[in-house]
Amino acid sequence: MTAREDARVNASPELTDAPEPEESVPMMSPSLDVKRTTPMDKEEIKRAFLDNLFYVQGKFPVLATQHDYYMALAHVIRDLLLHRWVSSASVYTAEKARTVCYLSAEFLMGPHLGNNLLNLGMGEQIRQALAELGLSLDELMQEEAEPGLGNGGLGRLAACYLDSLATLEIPTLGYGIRYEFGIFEQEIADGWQLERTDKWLRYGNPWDIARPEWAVEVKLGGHTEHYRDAKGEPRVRWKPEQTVVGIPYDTPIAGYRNNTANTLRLWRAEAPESFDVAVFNRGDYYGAVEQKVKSENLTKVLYPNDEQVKGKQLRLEQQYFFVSCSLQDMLRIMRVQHIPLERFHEKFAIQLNDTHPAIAIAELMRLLVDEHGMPWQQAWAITRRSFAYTNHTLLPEALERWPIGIFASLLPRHMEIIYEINAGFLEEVRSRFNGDHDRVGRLSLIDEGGERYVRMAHLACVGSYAINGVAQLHSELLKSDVLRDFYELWPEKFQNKTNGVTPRRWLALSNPSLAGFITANIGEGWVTDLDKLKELERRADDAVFGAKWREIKRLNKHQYAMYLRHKTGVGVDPESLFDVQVKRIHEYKRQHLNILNVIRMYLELKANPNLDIQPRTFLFGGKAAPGYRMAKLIIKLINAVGSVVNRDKSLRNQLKVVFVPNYNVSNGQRIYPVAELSEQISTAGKEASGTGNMKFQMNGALTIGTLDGANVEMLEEVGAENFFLFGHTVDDIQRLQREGYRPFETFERNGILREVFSLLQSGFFAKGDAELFRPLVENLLYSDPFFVLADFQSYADCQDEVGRVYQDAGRWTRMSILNVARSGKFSSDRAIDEYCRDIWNVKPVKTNLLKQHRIMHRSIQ
Ligand code: KVN
Repeated sequence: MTAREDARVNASPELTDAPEPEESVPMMSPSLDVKRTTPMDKEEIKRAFLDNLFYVQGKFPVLATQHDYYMALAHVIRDLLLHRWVSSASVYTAEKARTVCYLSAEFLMGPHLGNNLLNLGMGEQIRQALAELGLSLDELMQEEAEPGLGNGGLGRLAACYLDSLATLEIPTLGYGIRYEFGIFEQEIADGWQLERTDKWLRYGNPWDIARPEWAVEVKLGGHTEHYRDAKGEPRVRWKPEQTVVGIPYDTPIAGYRNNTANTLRLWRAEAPESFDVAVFNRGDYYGAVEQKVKSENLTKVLYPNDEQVKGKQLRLEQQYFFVSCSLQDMLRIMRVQHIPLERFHEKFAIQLNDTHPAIAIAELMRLLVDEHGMPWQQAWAITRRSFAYTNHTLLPEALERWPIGIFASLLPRHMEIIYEINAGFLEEVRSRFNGDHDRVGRLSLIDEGGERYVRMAHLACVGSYAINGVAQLHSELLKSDVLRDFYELWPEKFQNKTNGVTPRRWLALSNPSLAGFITANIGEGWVTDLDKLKELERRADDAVFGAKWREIKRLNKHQYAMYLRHKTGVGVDPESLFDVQVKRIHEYKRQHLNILNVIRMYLELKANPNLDIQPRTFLFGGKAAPGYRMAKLIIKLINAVGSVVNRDKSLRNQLKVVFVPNYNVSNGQRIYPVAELSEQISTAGKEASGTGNMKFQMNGALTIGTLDGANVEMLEEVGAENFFLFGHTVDDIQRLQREGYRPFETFERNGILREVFSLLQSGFFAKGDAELFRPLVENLLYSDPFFVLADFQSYADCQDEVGRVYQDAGRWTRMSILNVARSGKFSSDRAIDEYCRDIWNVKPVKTNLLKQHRIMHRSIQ
């Protein structure tokens, strides 16, 4: 029985007055529904827009700012979404649909306006209606403060998955945290990164709706009490030191050209009203206000560390807070749909986006056992059938472990629950592996080697029915390295789900000229079925097609060059090869390998003033964690090299280096369409998947990359002849490590490397300061944990090959077309399809738009 049939069978009589689908328009042409039920003609749009400007923004055209216009437009669009939203909620409730709950500490959504217009299919009408009012849609879109509630790939993946889930009509709730300050804004001053707080809510957020009526309480700290209930059963009470209230804020997530609108529900922490009462009783006004401020600090700011976690108590508080709110919310949904608790795992499939929400496993146990009186064994059986865990990294510094002290003082009851889970689990291990003591120690939920820690990945593995990595190679490494003991215990739990990205935002929206050209040639089916891009293959050798293909990239580059000059003051040659590396700055991602090669090219040009090479523009972008000194020094180095190279007239504009500040979703949407070479150069085995690599490929860039993460599968898809491969493999790296890697020997044997380093060490890029880059230089020469020097020559040779191939425009264009044609696998629709089938066991539920009068009627009943 499918989940959907299951839900129907169990539909209880009181829900049979659910909306009949009688008023729906045939699903074959969902756009028709839009026309019938939402203001579509230009006059209605203009009316709604001006009404909104007046009644909601309190402005009229003479006084209105661009931002007022943006807000008015956003509200008009949100109103359109509301209709879908209510309709989806209504059908999901009526069918008691099995629902995916995607738990993630980060959702890096990016701007909503453009994406919503695209998915609603309303871009053109809106553009025209605004034009008739003398306004520019593009300018209004620039007004949106992007919700940067994530660090990088992990948070953006969650956003792409919500887009695909809505497009595939899967009932979904995204659950996370409504940080008041998202990822910091990066500025570059004197070549250094400066951080500014991201006040994204400054002018209000038109996309979300607070639902204070669904607020929940979350306990923190204190102690537990063991007692016997009326029946003499042992029970536990948690006496917290503090409680906070979680207020949900809902954002509609529209599918592409269908009637579905799912919900992203983000929680904000508030002090409970009881504090006010306490003030009144104790007269301690300042003390109470202090408590209030403390509670509200919980969701104040996103931790800006990507793949680097420190055992900070506030971070654990954030994780527990949003997880507890979300599980309580799921239990509320069970209640209103009259679904018995025992069916929790049938109603919900909960995905843990890394271990950040893994405390959910202990929290669900607590809710079922302590708050709902369910027997332990039954609760454990339900819990283990409810969760699935995605691992995103093998880096030891990103594996979450909480010192027992912090954990037990914040979550005393969860500490007990984890000990109890562990006792049962280790018993199972002992009996399976007849007492293998070392194995028990390796598998334990508690790390006992020195200071004691709770190992969150172990909790996630024990409490989940499925565990997956995010690319084939990564999933294999999980099984052979980091989670090897768990794999030996439960091989059937392990899966691979290669990441994907949404072609709506990352091609249709960001690169309208390429998207339009593709549609003109193969129709628009690719937008929801990316494998259809295969049809471009037969145009790969068509010279006319190729010339147009090239021209699109050329025009994009010309526009971007003007934008860059405006933003950074640097002029770049739009006819040069645009070579782009954008991603968080991290040693394992090896931005320094890239810039060392730039220095090599610079030296070569200086040594041979008449040398004609393929002119290149190296574009970098990415944020460094504020406390990551080496990453910040790499940014400084890129800028330092840029300021020397960009000014050197003798290079005849053959080389430019630009660091584009504040890489985020919006800037990503600008840069992928102009990229010709995509830098995916991490140390093999370190980048779990990468997702930027896929966005570049869809936009026609060729990849220079190592056999790491999803690069492996990209190469497999496009063929080795359409990919610039270099560097050591995972096996090579492991061998180097075993045999003792001595980077200094590599350095001494390589004359070019010696020249590059001697220039660096001379202070040439640092106005004579020979000390500035010393930490970087010494790290590479004497330790080089990410094998930069080991891969340097192979990378340099490969880059030279790139330059040569680019000079054959026909050949390059053909490779570019084939890369796009073969990017279908990397759609998040494919990834989500696999999750639905192999992990979640969920089926689509179609939304039919309710008639407006019917919605009103039902709500008043
Ligand atoms: C860990 C701690 N990723 C994290 C992380 C705090 C914040 C983020 O996930 C991407 C994948 C990248 C991987 C990234 O580095 O290769 O493409 C989505 O799966 N972020 N851990 N892993």
